[in-house]
Amino acid sequence: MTELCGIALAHPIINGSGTFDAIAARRAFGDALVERFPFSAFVSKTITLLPRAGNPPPRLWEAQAGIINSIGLPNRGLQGYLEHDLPQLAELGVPLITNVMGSTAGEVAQLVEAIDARDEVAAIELNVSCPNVETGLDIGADPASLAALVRAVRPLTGKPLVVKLTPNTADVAAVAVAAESEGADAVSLINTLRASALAPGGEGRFWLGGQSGGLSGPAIRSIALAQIAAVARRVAIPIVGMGGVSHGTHALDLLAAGATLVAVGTESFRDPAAGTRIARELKSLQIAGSSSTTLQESEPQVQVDVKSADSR
Ligand code: RRO
Repeated sequence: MTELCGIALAHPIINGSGTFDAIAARRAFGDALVERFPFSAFVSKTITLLPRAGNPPPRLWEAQAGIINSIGLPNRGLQGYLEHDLPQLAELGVPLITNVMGSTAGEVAQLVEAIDARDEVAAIELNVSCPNVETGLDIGADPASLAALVRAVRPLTGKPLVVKLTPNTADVAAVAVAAESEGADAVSLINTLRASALAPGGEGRFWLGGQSGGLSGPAIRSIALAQIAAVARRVAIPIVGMGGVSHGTHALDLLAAGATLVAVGTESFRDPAAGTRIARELKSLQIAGSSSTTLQESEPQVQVDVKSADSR
């Protein structure tokens, strides 16, 4: 068992917001999904006040070691989420974290108040880091703007408030400190790195309908590790670490860097059961690590680096 801000969790692996459609997965896999849900908590995709259609296609580009997405926040809006999605998500049997985003503090306040009123939701995550939508809200890049937002919405909920940080900033630790000082209960990072791709043909035309997008997957893993370690040195609140995790070794690395939980995103597109596998791999590594520590303590051994490139 582990926990985040007092929420008991069966293991440390959750999903990254917007990377696992639990409602569609339930349609595809039926009750087997609920019986073997891959994550110990479910984070919703980002919800906005009003419904959004999202960006024009194409919305994805396969990069060398990851994907660039420009989805553009398609969602049913707050009412649609509360009436249509939330009752279905509540059947998953794991704690729910609802991720919200607004283009003004007033909008975010309305979202937080409405979600706070729902007992099905265990915690609220503020998305201040989406690089895809031209809302003018680049709050997550600026400590002072983020502090003002958290100050405005913190009093509106008694639920744990998680701030999802953007990596697209000069000093992510300064932004994390701002969130913590205004009462955030946890931070999660990293969201995707701003990126673009050109259409084949050499005409200089952007491939993605939204022009720029966000890069995720193995390509960003070492950046995630560096940013999580930098934030862990500056804040005391728990960190949900993510970025290119596709194996238990990667999860172990993010925990070692200071994360309390690890989220899986891009890997779930390749393998919808990735969360279960990564949680299992992580557990075996932790058991092996604690037994090897005992061995070394009782009888000094020659150090062998068992992390081969193949296993990573
Ligand atoms: O919807 C998106 O395009 C999107 C969002 Br809200 C986000 O937070 N991160 C991302 O890579 N894409």
